[in-house]
Amino acid sequence: MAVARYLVVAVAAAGLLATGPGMASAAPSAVAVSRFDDGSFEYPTAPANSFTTVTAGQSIGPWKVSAGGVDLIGAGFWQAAEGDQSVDLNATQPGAVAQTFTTVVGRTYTVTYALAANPEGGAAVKTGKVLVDGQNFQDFSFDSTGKTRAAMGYVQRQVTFVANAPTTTLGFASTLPGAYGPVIDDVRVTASSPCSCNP
Ligand SMILES: [Ca+2]
Repeated sequence: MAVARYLVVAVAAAGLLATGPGMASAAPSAVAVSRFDDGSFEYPTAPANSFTTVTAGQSIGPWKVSAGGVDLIGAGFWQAAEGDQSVDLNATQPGAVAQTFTTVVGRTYTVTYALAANPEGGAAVKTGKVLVDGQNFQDFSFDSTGKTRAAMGYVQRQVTFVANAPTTTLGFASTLPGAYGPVIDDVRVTASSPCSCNP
């Protein structure tokens, strides 16, 4: 028993050492890049029946606001697609959010997300794009005509990418000016299966 336990520890340690240099070179400033997390924007908690404006350089949990500003919508302000909270990609100007997570080179990942739009004003059709490592992978638009805060009319969208690095940055950006943007929630990332690569 003692020998077996020692072997398991040794293997685990070797695994950690093997992944160390790759992680460091891919994201030198990242402290703890790990699995994709909180695609539902449920933490931190925004004020109920209100929202918090988050500007470029600030974070929403594992997400970074990478441009302009966005509004983290609290419970009860309007309908969420999943859980209580969602994100309006326009604060008073177009904004963007992005999250970096570990990926396996060559593996295919499918991103699904819930899309709606701030129904309170601005152009009827709100537009934005999905970014993978800064590249535009998908343009999206949502017509908020007839939608309300109680009935946001979320639709599910999907985009697929093949990872080409040990980490990938997934982003969502508004592409229209003003204070009423596209709304996203319930972002999920799943890896293709089966796959012969390491998890
Ligand atoms: Ca949510």
